[in-house]
Order: sequence, then structure tokens, then C-alpha cells
Amino acid sequence: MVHPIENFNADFANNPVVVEHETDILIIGGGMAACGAAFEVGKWAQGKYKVTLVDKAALDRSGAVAQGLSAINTYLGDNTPEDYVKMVANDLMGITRDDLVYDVGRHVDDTVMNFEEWGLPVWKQAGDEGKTLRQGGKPVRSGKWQIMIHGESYKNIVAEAAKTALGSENIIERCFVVKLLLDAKDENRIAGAVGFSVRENKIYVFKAKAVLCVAGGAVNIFRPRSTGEGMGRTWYAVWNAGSTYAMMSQVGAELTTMENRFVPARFKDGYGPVGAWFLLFKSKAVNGLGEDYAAKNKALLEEYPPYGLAAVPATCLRNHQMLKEMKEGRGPIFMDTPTGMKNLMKDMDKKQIKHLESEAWEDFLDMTIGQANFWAGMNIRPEETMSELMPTEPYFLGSHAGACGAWVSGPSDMAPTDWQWGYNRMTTVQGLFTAGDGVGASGHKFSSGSFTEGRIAAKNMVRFVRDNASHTPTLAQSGAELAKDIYKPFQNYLDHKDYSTDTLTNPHYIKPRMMMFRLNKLMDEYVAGTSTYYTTSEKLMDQGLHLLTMLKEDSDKMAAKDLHELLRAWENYHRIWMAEIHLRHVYFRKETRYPGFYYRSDYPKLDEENWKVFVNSRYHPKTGEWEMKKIPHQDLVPKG
Ligand code: SFD
Ligand code: AMP
Repeated sequence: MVHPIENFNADFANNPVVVEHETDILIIGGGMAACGAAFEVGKWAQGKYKVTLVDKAALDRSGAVAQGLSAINTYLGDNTPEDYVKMVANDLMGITRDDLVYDVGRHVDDTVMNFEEWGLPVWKQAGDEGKTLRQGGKPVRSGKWQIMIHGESYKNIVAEAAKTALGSENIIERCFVVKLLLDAKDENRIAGAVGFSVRENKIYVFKAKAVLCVAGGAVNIFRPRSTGEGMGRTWYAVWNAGSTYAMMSQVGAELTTMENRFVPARFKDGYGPVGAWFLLFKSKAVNGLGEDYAAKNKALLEEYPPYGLAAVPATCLRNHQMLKEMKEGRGPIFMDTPTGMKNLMKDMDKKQIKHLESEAWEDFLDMTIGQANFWAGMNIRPEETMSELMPTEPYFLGSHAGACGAWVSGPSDMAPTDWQWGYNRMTTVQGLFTAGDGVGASGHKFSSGSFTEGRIAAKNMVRFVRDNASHTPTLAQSGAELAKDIYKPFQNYLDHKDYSTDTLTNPHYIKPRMMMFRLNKLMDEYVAGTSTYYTTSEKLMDQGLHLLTMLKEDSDKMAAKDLHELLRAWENYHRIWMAEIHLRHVYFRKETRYPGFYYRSDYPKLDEENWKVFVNSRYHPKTGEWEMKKIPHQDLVPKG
């Protein structure tokens, strides 16, 4: 049903219409997890249920895989799911949900085989070029878990399969979802969501029996290293603003491991990923004196058994070694690409050398084009010139070497009874599911695992809808009321825009860009950003929380002059919420669990005895209170 809102007096928002959209299953997001769900859902729904997907961008190029990727980082092949569980646990300093990780591990290869069958070129070992993975073709592995792809069009290929399966008529693009809606008659049950079109003056109110919230991770919460002229360059996809975590938390879903963040070591300024360089091109990182600092600082890792002593030490600990060099003035850190390439070229003929050089460029052209531009602009030839590395600003995501997200019900054949409540990947809110970056304590899914987890969630959502067939969702607010809230930044602008001559500067409102800078500064200085070498303490966070409270108060005055700024305003509301959750979790965990990702100067050690636990939080929507708790960790796969 579509109807106009009356008496709304924003000229540029004239005649906004409210579209009321009823569906059985609503998928929020159009990334890897969403595409996995879209692909899988029809098999189980068998035409009995209506499914709608809504993405803030366009499916073909939305989410973290927008630019493409050069590797699929989770393909088990000859490895077992048990080995995978062990690797993930070690990389995330021991605090992971073995049941969820195992579940991804046992299904992920089928997903990758599908990708190949849909047209994604997977590199093959010599002699196996004509064979698909499903036919037993051996992929070129960069590492134990990673396989190489020609992946510039990765997202288009996956999106095409999702669209074909779901039907384009069931996909709404360029609609930013602002909040989830609880059922008016059942306080812990999902009933829908509301969002707005970023192209037209249209508000969408969705009613649904089950919702999959898969809107990716979060970036630009901390002040990025690239500011000013470099603003907008980050490693993580700039269009994911923490919507998944903010929206789920706001309706009372329990979240876990939100103190964890991801600080990737990246090629400096271009943010190019390092995995292929370390693993495929066999390069080493060195300090400014040319020393192999990982070897030199090996003893540092002995403080962190078993995580530091594994064949591949945890990602945060590799940063920890690098940060020691930086702090003690032995920078810059370089990736020694010339030595790595020279070693590989030793037994190569001219043609093979040319091929290797083109692979070095393709790694970035497939995935982080800005890094290739940077090399070109700086006259860098990787076979001749080393490139600087740098740990980036912190990001939040649950699918890479990070693990924040929702506390979800696990698979029935593996999860302990208190970790399962009926439907795999359902959050603690009835009918609200998540996957990919949205599921906590189970990182290292990457693109393939996120898609796989979307498939798992989809199947269980259908079961949920079938089991709750008689339930009719009821919304507490009318479409017009919801629309007024969403368009408030327009009203703020209209009410005050003539007070000053410069629309950016006004005592009565703040523009989204300024609000984001203010949040970035606060998080950077008080909550362990780059300017303090990722260090914070209780006292710093006391002050940080005070400033964040003031910021939240002022955020009510965000003003938007057009739909683009309205989007920016709402992204900020999500970022601010995410920032608060993170702060509360870092505050609660009184130890330094992830050295190299962040340090608590007041609790600088790892404390296995008291803190080998999950930290979970719950925001209570009715009272506005936050509840924090420890959940005992359980090893379901022996780590030994
Ligand atoms: O090199 C809303 N990732 C890599 N995975 C790999 O397998 N190999 C790699 O090579 C990888 N590398 C990499 C990776 C990520 C990035 C950013 C770079 C390099 C530069 C990780 C994967 O990309 C990641 O694991 C998955 O994409 C996670 O999937 P998912 O579905 O959880 O998130 P998404 O794909 O970003 O999708 C999010 C979607 O939500 C939409 N959205 N829609 C409506 N309303 C809102 N409010 C919304 N907010 C967001 C988005 O538009 C998007 O569709 S490497 O570094 O290791
Ligand atoms: P990245 O490019 O850093 O996102 O990493 C891509 C993949 O390579 C991920 O699976 C990482 O865990 C892995 N990786 C990155 N650096 C290293 C390293 N130095 N040693 C082992 N694995 C790595």
C-alpha cells in the first residue's frame, strides 16, 4: 500500500510516500550473506512464502566485495572442519564458538564450488586447468585455507545467482534500513523494519515474520589514518556503517565479543591487503633497519601461549610485533616485495617472470584498485621497490580476523543446550536472524563462509516462518510516525538553514560530516585508536563515555539538505551506537585479550584464568539499560 504523508513541510521532501510492504521473510543487506540467503531460501520456501531483499546500494557491487577479491580465504579442500575450528580459535585468541565455526567449515566448500560453476575463475594447479573444483580440480592455494581467483567480478557473479534465484521483483535496491521494529503484542519478537529510499522521497515500512539482518560491519567509527585529501580511503568498505550491530542491539538482541575489533596490517595509504604477499609471493615484512622483526620479536609471543606459539600466530599478535618496532622508532615497516619476487623468479624463464609480475599487479587490480593506482603514482615496481606497511584504524566485522556480532542459536547437532534455542543463527530476539559479519565469536568466514552462513540462516528462517504460520506481525507505530522520525534531519535543516550564510556552519544544527569527525576524534583519543597506539584505560573510557553521551545529545540536531545527507546522518546514528557498544565491552573486559588490536594500560596482560570467557551485552529497549555479562567458554573441539 502506498500513501502520502500529510502536512510535511520540507520542500525538497515534498510528497514523501510511505510504502507499506508485507512479506514473510525480509533480508536486510545485499552482500555475501544476503546473497547466500537469497540463493538458498527458495529451495526451502518452495513458493509458499514471500521473500524480500532490501539493500542500501545495488546488489551487483554492494558490500565488502564490491571491488572484487583476489582470493577466497575459506576453502577447506583436504583440511577437516576440526582443523578449521582450531585455526579460527587460535587466531581469535581462544574465544570462539566452535559450534558455529564448525557449521560453516562443513558446508563452505559447496558454496565455493557453486561460485566456480556460476562463472568465477578459480586458479588451478598445472595439469588441472580444465577441471572444476567439484570434478576434483586442485586450486592454487596461497595458504592452507586460501585459494586464488580472478575475482574482479566476484560480486557481480554472486549477485546474478542471488537475483536469479529470488527474482528481481523481490529486490529493493537503494533503500537504507534505519531500524528494526518489534512486535506491538510480543516484546521480544521481530515484526519488521523501516527504511528510506536514497533516490526518491519514499519511506518503506516492512512487515515480516522473520528478518535476516546482514548489513555488514563498520568503518569510520575511528579516525582513519587517511584524513583531509585522503579522506574516504580505508581498507574496509566505506558503505558499511555498523547498521547490523546497531539495529540488532536497539531491539534488544544480545551481542557478543563486541570488544574485538580488526586492525589489519595493510600497505600504507593504498590499504592493499597483505595476505597474497605474505603467502603467495612469500615476502617478508622488515623494519626500517631491514630486520625481519617477526623473527626478531619471536620471544614477545611466548607470553601468549598457545596463541603466539602456533605455526601461524594470531593476527593481532603479528601486529603486536610490528607495533613494538614502530613505537621504539624502528619504522618505517616495509613489505620486502623485491626479495620475495626475486626468490620466486630464480627458476623462472622470461615468460614466467612476466606472468609473476602481472599477478602481483592483479592482486590489487582485482580487489583494491587504489593500491595499484598508488603504486603507479609513486613509481613503485614491486619487483624493484619495497612498499610501506602500516596497521590501519580499527574496523568492526565478524567474518574476517575479527569476531564481533550477535549471540546466536547454534546447530542442533553440536551446540550445547544453552547455546541453542530452536533455530540455527537466530538471535535472542524471536524471528531475528543474522549471518556473515553479523554473527559474533566466529571469524574467518570471509566471503565464502559469509555466503554459506546466509544459506544456513535462510533454511532456518523458513522453518521459523512455517512453525509460526498463525502469527501476524503488528507494528506499534504508523507509517507516518516512522517517516517523521526518519526525515527529522530534513526538518532540522529547514527550520534553521536561513540563520547563517554558510549552510555548513550553523549554531542550531550539525551536518553529518562534522558529526562523524567528532565521533572519530573521540574514539581515536579515548577508545584506543591509532593516535594512542591503540591504548586505553578505564579512566580514558570514563571520559570517553561522558563525551559520547554529550555527542549523542547533540546528534539529535543533525541536519540534512538532501537525501544523500540524510543517508549520512543515519549512518552516523548507527556508528554512534556501535561506538558505545564497543566502548562498553572494552570497559567490561579487564585484561588485554587482543594485543596488537588494542591494549588496556591498566590491565596490560592476558588473563586466561578470569577472562577466557565471552563478553555479552544486551540493551533493554524498554528501560534503556545496558546489561553486561560473562558467558563461560566451552571447547567443543579439543584444541590440544
Ligand atoms: O584480502 C545495508 N574479505 C575477504 N574475503 C575473502 O574471502 N577473500 C579476501 O581476499 C578478502 N579480503 C577482503 C575482504 C573484505 C574487504 C572489505 C576487503 C578485502 C577490502 C571479507 C569479505 O568481503 C567479507 O567476509 C564478506 O563480504 C562479509 O559478508 P556480509 O554479507 O556479512 O557483508 P557485506 O558483503 O559487506 O554486505 C553488507 C551488505 O549490507 C548492505 N547494507 N542495506 C540496507 N540497509 C542498511 N542500513 C545497510 N547497511 C549496509 C550493503 O550495501 C551490503 O549489500 S582480504 O582483505 O582478506
Ligand atoms: P589479509 O590479506 O591480511 O586480509 O589476509 C588474507 C588471508 O591471509 C587471511 O586468511 C589471513 O589470515 C592470511 N594471512 C595474512 N597474513 C598472513 C601471515 N603473515 N601469515 C599467515 N597468514 C596470513
